[in-house]
Amino acid sequence: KVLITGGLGQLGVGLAKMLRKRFGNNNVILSDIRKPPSHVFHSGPFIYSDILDYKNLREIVVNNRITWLVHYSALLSAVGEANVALARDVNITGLHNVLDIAAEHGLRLFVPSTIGAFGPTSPRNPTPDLCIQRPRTIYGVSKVHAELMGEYYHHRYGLDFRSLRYPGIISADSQPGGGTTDYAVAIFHDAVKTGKFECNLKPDTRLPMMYIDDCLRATVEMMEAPTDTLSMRTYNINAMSFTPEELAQEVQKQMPELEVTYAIDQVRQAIADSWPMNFDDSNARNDWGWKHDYDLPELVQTMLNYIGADSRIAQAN
Ligand code: VAH
Repeated sequence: KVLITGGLGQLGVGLAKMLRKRFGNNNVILSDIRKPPSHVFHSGPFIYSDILDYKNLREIVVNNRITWLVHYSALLSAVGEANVALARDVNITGLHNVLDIAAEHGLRLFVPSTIGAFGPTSPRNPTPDLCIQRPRTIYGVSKVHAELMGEYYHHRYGLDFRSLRYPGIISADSQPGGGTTDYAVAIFHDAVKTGKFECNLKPDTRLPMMYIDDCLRATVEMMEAPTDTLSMRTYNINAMSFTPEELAQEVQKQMPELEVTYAIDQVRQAIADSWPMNFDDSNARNDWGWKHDYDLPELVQTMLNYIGADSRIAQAN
């Protein structure tokens, strides 16, 4: 049985859908500290849980005979910079709670890491799995800590800890939650709604990005990979890298009338400038057969189809 913490963020509902198809509806429990929208509530088991409440989390794990824990609770890049104390509590103390419960109850534990776990002194083009990691956000620092602690608990206590460094994730039916790569989701909604998009990063800011379906499939494939195929506990996964300019040009192939302007957000620009430009995921491809499906043209086509269709339905009603 799987418990997903932070389940109401950008990735949890999609992951639950995928895992419920594989393991059955009642074997995947979504949890978060927010009230789920009714369609989520009726799609399968949901439990309120705060990862800072150790006792409650342990009760949920024992009472529901949880065997896998996917730990999505975290404050991401720009959001974390706006509330460092809370980000430290959720991303670090929350992680410690989850590590202890997973080790105590022999759970398989997946904790996502991120392109944000690298910093300005890391090689950026490309960024390999193993290199200097001196990130400049509390998000990045907490995710490097998660990687190190997960690896330590694996070697010291035998915890089956697994982690993937996600690029910026693009999704149509869920909102991103960190701020730095979120422009690449907003452009689609604004293009369909108003035909205008104001980008908060410079046109030449190159960042690794991935469509949500590739991200969720990578997560399930890596969770299911036989443990002896894993030469590392944390892997980069990659699909594409693009700049706002390249993304806008690809969208304008479908929507030539889209007007793009730039109003740079200094905080997000500084974060983006400290992150990898291209991600080297050759270890994931060699060890457990990772390969992405969506490149930039497919991403744009899929997003516009989904959002465009949605807005046509909305207008029709
Ligand atoms: C953010 N979308 O911008 C998230 C993600 C790697 C990017 O963490 O913080």
